[in-house]
Amino acid sequence: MSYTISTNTAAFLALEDQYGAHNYHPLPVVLDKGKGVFLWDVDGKKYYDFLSGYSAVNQGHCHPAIIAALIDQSKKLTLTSRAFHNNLLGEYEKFITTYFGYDKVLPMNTGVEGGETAIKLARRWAYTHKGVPENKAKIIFAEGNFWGRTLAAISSSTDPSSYKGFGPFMPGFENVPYNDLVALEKALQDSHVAAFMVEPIQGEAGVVIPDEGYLTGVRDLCTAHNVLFIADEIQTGLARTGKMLACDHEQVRPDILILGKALSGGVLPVSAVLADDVVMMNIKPGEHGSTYGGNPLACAVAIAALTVLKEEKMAENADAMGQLLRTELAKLSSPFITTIRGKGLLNAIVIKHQNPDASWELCLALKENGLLAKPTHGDKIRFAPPLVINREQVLDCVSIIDRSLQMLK
Ligand code: PXG
Repeated sequence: MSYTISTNTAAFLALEDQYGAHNYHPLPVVLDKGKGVFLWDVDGKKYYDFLSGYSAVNQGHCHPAIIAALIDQSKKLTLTSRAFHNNLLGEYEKFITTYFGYDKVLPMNTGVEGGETAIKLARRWAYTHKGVPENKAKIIFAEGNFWGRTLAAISSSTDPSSYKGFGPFMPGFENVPYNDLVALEKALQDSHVAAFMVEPIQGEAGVVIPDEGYLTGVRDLCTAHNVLFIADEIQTGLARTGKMLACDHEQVRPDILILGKALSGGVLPVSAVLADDVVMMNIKPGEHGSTYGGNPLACAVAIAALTVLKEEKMAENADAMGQLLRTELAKLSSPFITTIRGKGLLNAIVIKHQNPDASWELCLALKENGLLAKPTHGDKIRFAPPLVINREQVLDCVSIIDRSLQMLK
């Protein structure tokens, strides 16, 4: 498919190409403004955002209440480090632990740091509470997992594009197939297992939804074998799947809950690890932390981001608009869409076409028609707009998708 790039856009692309590492392959669109479900490029063209910063912008771009909290707090105090107290940390800690029902929170910044923190907590718990011999703790993951780009995160990865050429890897990590309780039960027999860390829906793997009952099974098996259940809700959490947490669909409570991305509504890197005292209180002063973790700007922004999720009933809207989106997409009956799957507004379609680049081509066509989405793993395209999208906008987007599919030859 041919598409146009303005000289203005081309100049931005050339700058990045020359001076930035080539560790991404973005769509050729340069954005300079966002509001709610919309983005605008440097030529003034308006798009629906169907990626939401990989689910960081659940509340919509530049949500006024979150931006107000950011501006207000940024004029008073932004960072103290944890060498001193700040007046917002305790308030935020009380707010988020009450919101999710845990004894304690450990604030971090990026999602991957949240994952690292959860694993450190689990290892420490295994040594102090489970009697695992020092340096023998194991963490079990699910094949297809994605929790970031650090050496620990890629050590659990089964995707060669994540780990290949970056070894040696972290010991003490093992994988079992996703959505396989029999394999998990077998792995948990090992008395050195500290935790099973899993995404309730696998995001990067292409929005892979486990069978109903999987999370309940995980909870039961972890309890039975005295293993911590770590839920990575960095992408699935915070109303994205139609409930505040994806674990809420089966009413299961993980022992360690990791949040990130939309915890700031796309404004700052803010992540959090929640757990009860039996897990959290094993880490003592000086044993873990981060310069920016728990900074007052992040605290103010996260309180606002969580508040608007509930006030504006974004989980309920994600549920209703997700159902509408999937129903309307199913009506398109394109020969190139083999699967439409999702929960709430975390959705993906799978494209089948003789052209291996068809998903990329479709995303270029969508861009031309005013909708931004990105392929993942070649044949999958995620449809995950901000949760403030309304009915009329969903229908408009489906007609854009329809028109774009017809451009696929
Ligand atoms: N857990 C899950 C389930 C994720 O999807 C992370 C952890 C890591 O979060 P941070 O904030 O450290 O990226 C993610 C991240 C990318 C990329 O460019 C990352 C994600 C999705 C798409 C692209 O590395 N998710």
